[in-house]
Amino acid sequence: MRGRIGHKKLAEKVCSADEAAALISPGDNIGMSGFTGSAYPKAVPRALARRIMDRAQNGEPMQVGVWTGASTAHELDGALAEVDGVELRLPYQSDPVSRAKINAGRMEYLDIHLSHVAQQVWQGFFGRLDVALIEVAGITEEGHLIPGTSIGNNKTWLDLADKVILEVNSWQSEQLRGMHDVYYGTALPPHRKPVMIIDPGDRIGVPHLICPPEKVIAVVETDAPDRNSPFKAPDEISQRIAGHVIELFEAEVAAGRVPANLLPLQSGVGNVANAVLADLATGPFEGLTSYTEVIQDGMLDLIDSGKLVSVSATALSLSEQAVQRFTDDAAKYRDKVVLRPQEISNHPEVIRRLGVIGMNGFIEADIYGNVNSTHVMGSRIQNGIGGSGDFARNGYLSIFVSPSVAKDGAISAIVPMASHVDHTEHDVDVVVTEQGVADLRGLSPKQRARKVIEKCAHPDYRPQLTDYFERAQRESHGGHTPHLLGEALSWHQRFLTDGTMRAR
Ligand code: 0RQ
Repeated sequence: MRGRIGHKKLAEKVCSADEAAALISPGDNIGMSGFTGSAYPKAVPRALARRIMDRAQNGEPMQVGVWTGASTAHELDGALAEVDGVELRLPYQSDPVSRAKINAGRMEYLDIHLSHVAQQVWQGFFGRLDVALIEVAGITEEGHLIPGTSIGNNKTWLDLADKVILEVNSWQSEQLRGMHDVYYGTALPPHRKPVMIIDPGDRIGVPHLICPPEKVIAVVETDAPDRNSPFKAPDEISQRIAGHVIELFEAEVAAGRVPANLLPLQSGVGNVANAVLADLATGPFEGLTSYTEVIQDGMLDLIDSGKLVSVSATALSLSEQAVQRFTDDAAKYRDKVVLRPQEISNHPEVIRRLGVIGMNGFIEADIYGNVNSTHVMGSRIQNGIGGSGDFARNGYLSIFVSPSVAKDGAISAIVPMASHVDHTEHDVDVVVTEQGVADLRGLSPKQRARKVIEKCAHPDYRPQLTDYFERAQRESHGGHTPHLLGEALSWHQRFLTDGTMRAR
């Protein structure tokens, strides 16, 4: 027994991060823990980066494949990207150094729906998984692994990897124990069975991860915090967007399409999402539930307000203050929060059946309702699709939110044609900006275009969009979804050459 390591044989495997990193071979694919800055390994990736740098100086370059749950933090993504140590990265990331390397063409990046990662790895599309590198909060006497603030793809990595390296982080609260629900019933077709989650709070698995101790080649002890990004109070634009979303919910209830306590909510990360959650905390809805990926500060506020009765996710992504609140009142939150593997938190079948209301940010939307969540000017990756597609495609109501302009008004978020499409017009129900709500359900393409321009475009760009749409209706070779092909992406080109999308 050693600190958080209750299993005798595993306690004997404790070593330094450098010793553990030395067990990784050039070209290995490594499945790492970590989801939106939570429970990612904090010591071994940095030791590996140092090793990669030393080898490069000796003329022995080394790269590895890095597979995670979602985004991590500088200690992992940044450190490895800085030394050009990543050959291929998957799935979601948001690290500035990785983003720069990907956009410079120096790192391959595979952006996959978060619910698809596990099955595609099982199906072997990315080759063999050599090492699992997983942060845990502790190891029990029986050798069960107690997850930390996220689960992500850890179950899959532990099941598939030949070798396992564990980081046992004593910063992770022991109070997390019992909050997780790891489902061991997944399989590939034709052996797949229904995932029996009827209510977001249902538990269908075990509260720990299972790993045969003989697979563990090293255990590293750490004591370091998660990324814990500070919480920004919602700005005016976010508050206006949130206000529109709440009005939309009220209209859905009034129309009898959703019950008074709404349907389970999914919310993306960031300022707007937090603003919506803050409004819900003071709003008229009671008995709310959430089936989502990430629990942000706003969700804790909702629990505290008594309005949120249960929430299912795969990660807690909290500010420093919220972590403290969470730890101080863990028993209360444990009662309401379930953390699951991401193939379950984002499971299409469950999302469809529960009728989840999905709310996600977008980079640009076109007048017909196609949404780009990932690419700036068609080619530069921003973050990745994350779980937005899992929820948009499968939920009951798919809402996309964004300010109507970016870069001080030089870019319109509403464009004639999206320069990249992650969510097609068929999966986008409602577009919301601070200008208003475009409810696109039941509308034909031309009806949608009129609504998006009128309700969502910034007034500075509305005449330009109206002009495009009117000319397209007159001159396009087809009348169903009118476009002027030579002009459809000219707004993006104008930004790249003139620094603005505004017409000359
Ligand atoms: O750039 O950082 O240089 O200032 O994009 O934009 O307005 O701060 O908004 O942080 O909510 O991110 C879509 C990227 C929005 C996010 C996206 C620039 C803008 C800024 C960020 P700077 P904001 P947000 C749950 C669900 C996909 C994954 C997802 C995202 C930066 O919501 O990654 O939904 N979504 N996951 O200036 C050029 C435009 C722009 C633009 C914004 N039209 N053109 N730049 N920006 N619009 C989480 C997970 O799945 C894990």
